[in-house]
Amino acid sequence: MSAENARPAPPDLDVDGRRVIVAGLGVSGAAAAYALAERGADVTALDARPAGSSRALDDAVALLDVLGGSALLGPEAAATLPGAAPDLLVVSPGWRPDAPVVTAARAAGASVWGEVELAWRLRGPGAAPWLCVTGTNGKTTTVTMLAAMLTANGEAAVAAGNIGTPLVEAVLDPVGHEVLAVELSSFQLHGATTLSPQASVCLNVAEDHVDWHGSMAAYAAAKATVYERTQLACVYDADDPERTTEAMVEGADVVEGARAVGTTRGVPAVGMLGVVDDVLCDRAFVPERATSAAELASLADLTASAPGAPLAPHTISNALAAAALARAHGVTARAVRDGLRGSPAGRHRGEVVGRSGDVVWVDDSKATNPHAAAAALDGVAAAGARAVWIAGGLAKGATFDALVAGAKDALRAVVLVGTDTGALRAALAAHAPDVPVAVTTGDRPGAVMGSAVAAAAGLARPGDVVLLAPACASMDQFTDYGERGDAFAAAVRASGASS
Ligand code: UMA
Repeated sequence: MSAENARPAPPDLDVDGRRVIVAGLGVSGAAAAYALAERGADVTALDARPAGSSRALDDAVALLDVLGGSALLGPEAAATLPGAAPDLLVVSPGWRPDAPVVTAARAAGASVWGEVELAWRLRGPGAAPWLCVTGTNGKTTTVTMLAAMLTANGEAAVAAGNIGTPLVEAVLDPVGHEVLAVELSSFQLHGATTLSPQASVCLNVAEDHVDWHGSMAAYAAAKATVYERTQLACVYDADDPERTTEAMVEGADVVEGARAVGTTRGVPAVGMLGVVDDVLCDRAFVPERATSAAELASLADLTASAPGAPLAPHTISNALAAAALARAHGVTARAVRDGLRGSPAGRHRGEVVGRSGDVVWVDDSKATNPHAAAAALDGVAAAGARAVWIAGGLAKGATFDALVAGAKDALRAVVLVGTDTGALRAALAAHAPDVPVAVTTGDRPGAVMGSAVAAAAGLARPGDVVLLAPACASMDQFTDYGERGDAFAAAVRASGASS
């Protein structure tokens, strides 16, 4: 690993009046063509599919036309570079590097970028960092876990790239993201030459896409570029006896100060994440790593959404890789755990469903008993926040004294839902008499949660968490806890909170 690269200069992107060809009008090509046309470029898109072959293609051509660009369709049109040499060719990932249009553009001296490179250059000053994942297998799972950890950490995060949302679209999203969990294919890495991830991982390399790259060596070389210009941490698989990804890290030219961080399903050495006694541990991002480790999650958390399901070894490796990227970014150990528990099927278990100002809205509808609600409220207290706690429903004969007495210091206010709130009210009166209590109206799911969200919004202060953790079953007003959580999330969205 060498650090000859200074932190890359902010890329400039002045395409006004420039002649740009976009090769491919699929998902990523369309996003690229629109962005370039909106910036004043003279855009021509090429696609081998004929007009009328797909609704999406026809729509893309129509929108590009509105934006002042044009498209040339059909196999012949897409086989040659039209007109004079362009200033820039933006290539969709599915186009082979030896496609005639690409080789002709290079020969004519045009810049040739992939859509990922364009997205990187479209970022403004202070833009969201990218945490990048590549590998032959496990990319999408790892990126999904990573995005869940970032979201659990309270950040506006999005999963983008090969997973589906083009990076140009993610970067230009007016909602604004604080961090991107980026899945990159070897095709996408091939055309990305200035991308500088905050942290990066190549999960593994097995034979794949050799037809596109020309050889296994070229494929692996494209994968290795994920580490280039990495700013903080290059994550590698320390269990691989061939040391494939570790060697990639050693060969990468990174930003000064970037570290190599291994992951292992065994006991981690200093500078690694690993597993000790069924616990995922971090010995890389803790100050006292020479003598101790931070506990991140248990192996059981990896199957929390499907209890009893067998845990595949690669799932552990993927979780460790996602955790390493998240920890490099500054995600707390608790958010790593919560992300793993909630990803991808762990709905309604501490799911962040919105943010408004400095208030975070959390759906823990699965907390259908006092014990589960206590754990959720503990989580808020441990984060140093106060909770506007939405609670109540079918009490099922439970008592709430211990729950309220234990949580009272973390409570900003309580909003009661449900038809059976007597025991909860009594516990609040006995143990938290100074905590304001609001009572919701309505009996249909949408009305109940609309009323709860309006009351909570009025009671929350900046830095608070509005926590739906009812400590009760849901069937008095909802079909099940899932419908309760969904109604809450919908009401949060309707209130104008961002998702
Ligand atoms: N086309 C041509 N000539 C060519 C090749 C393609 O005209 O020689 C045209 C096609 O007719 C089509 C367009 O170019 O209209 C397709 O472009 P594309 O194949 O590059 O695909 P996109 O729709 O832009 O989607 C791409 C990724 N596709 C590929 O890498 C093949 C999507 O990954 C990705 O989600 C999307 O960008 C957003 O980033 C898909 C994929 O299969 C899921 N990826 C491979 C994988 O995971 O194994 C790498």
